[in-house]
Amino acid sequence: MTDGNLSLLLCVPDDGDRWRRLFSEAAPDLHILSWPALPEPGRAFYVATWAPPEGFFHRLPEPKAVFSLGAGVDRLLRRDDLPASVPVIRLTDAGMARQMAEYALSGVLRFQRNLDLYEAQQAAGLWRPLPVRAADETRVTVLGLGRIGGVVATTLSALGYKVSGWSRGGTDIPGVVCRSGLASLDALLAQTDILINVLPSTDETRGLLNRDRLSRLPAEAGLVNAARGDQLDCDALVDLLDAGHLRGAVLDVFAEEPLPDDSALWAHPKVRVTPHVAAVTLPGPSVRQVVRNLRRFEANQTVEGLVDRRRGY
Ligand code: OXD
Repeated sequence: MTDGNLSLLLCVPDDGDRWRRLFSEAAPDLHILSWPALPEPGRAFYVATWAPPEGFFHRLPEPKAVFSLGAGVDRLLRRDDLPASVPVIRLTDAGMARQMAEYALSGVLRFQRNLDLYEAQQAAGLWRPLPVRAADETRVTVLGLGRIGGVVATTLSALGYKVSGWSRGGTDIPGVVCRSGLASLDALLAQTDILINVLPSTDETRGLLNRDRLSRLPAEAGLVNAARGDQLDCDALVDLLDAGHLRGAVLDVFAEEPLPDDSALWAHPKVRVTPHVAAVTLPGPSVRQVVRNLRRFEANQTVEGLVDRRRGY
């Protein structure tokens, strides 16, 4: 508990009243404010936010820390109004890892169980059973093995898929062949039937899935992108789909969101589009994680999800 002099300023695009109620219930000792209200001058405060308006931080005194109500902090870190001295703390799971595993599984099943091909056959009125590929003959690679990617990889591995994982720093996950470093990526892509991207967007991962790397996937490979649109070259993807090299793509994220009306992806027969919903922020678990972290921060204890700005996540 704090001494009652601490404020938390909330700035969220939707459901402001609900967030405010949940924070007030979880931390009755905090003075919860909703933007555009401002903390009293001289009063210490934190910010909890998702997609704050442009110039938001310029209009505030410096907060003790900013809690991102999402796992990805790429947009927050790219802003020019957030002073570099302010600690940023992101959500590390808060119910998102499981959602991401479900989304990834839906993409894996689409390609492994030929649901994409049966959709096309149904449209053509065609009754034609196709050979089944077993889970243990299906090579799935998960890019990103943090709190979310780790759950995606272990969930798929527990279902019998042949799972490899790739991360920047390297990690060990039982049942998953783990690789790290750019030098290992090309070889891994060449042995991937279904590629799942859940990497954070950083200087190192932006543009990672370029034409060259996508071409290294074997013929008939499928792609699931649930991370960020700026990591994938969509023109190259469409070329490789049209050339029959890649089998299909399930895309949840795009360089420009909402996906523009004139994007070729909307109507592409080998692409499925969802509106950035693979893993949404769940208010209940997120509030609990923010409040736990805020208390730890106040007590000078380690907080989960403290962002290293140089790494970008
Ligand atoms: C997130 C997202 O970063 O929803 O949490 O994209």
